[in-house]
Amino acid sequence: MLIDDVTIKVEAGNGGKGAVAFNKNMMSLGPAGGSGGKGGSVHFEGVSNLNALDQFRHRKDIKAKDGGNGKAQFSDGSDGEDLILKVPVGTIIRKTETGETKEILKIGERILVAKGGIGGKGNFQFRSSRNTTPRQSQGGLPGEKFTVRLELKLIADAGIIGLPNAGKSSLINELTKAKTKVANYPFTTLEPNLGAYYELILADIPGLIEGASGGRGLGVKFLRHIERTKILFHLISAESENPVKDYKIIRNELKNYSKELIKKIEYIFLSKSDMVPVKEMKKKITALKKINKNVFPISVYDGDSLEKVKEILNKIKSEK
Ligand SMILES: Nc1nc2c(ncn2[C@@H]2O[C@H](COP(=O)(O)OP(=O)(O)OP(=O)(O)O)[C@@H](O)[C@H]2O)c(=O)[nH]1
Ligand SMILES: [Mg+2]
Repeated sequence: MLIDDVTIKVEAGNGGKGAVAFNKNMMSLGPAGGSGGKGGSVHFEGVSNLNALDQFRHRKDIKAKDGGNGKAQFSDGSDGEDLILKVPVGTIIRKTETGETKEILKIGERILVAKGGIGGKGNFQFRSSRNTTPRQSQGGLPGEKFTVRLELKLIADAGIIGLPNAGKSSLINELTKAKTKVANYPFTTLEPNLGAYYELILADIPGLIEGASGGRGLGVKFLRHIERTKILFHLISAESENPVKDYKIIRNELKNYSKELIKKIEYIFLSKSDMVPVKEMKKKITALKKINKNVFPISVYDGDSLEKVKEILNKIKSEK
């Protein structure tokens, strides 16, 4: 099961204590206590892996390292290492205590959630002309602590949709580094998969079937994921007896779920074009073009057709 809603506790590291020490050298007997190091902070960072929230299934208390204590001989404590927690792009981060909400929208985007405490000053920092042998030092400050709810609402630039077995996963695997399972039977993909095409996020959505909007098959869960997708890549197998009928089944489900879904820009890809004679392809394309003129034949075995898809993506990228 995809983890898309999880609550965790994050705690930044505490600052280290400052030291009180004096120089033991013959010549100078001045203060020499080092300061404490800073506690590690906790950040979230966006990644394309949708399953990234899985790490929190059994690990709900997260703490960054404390800063080291200061020592004698001007030796400052080491800083605690920052924790960078990877979460899928589209994760909404809500601090329970404050209600503050942030969202990770891009791969590599980082958000600081809990700041590490600063280290205390050692007595060396308290020296002055009036007091050459200070005995003061400071404790470190505590790191911030929050309860954080992480909720994933998939965001993609292009969502790849269609009936089961249309070749959706095969296409995302060709266009991105995704390694989604491909097999010659329906419902191979049970959870959405993301892939990155440069800065664009593509989403391979599990197959939709007639009645999906009413909960049939994998149902509504996946229609929800299309809600925040800007553009739809609608795949229809060229092997289908009646591609127009296939097209309408999906459009109907989109419409039944939400009128907003059918307003999205849509490209139709007649997939597995290598399986069908040219003449038949032409006929099927002509029929689809009557509905939407953005129709393109594609095959994972036809490099030129994949280039065409990339051209479309490049155009989307440049308009973003
Ligand atoms: N000949 C040919 N076969 C293809 C092509 N694209 C996909 N296939 C095959 O079609 C079958 C289904 O491909 P998938 O990519 O798993 O289809 P899907 O739409 O992701 O299917 P679900 O996840 O079940 O909805 C696999 O056996 C693929 O190898 C293509 O361009 N040409
Ligand atoms: Mg699939």
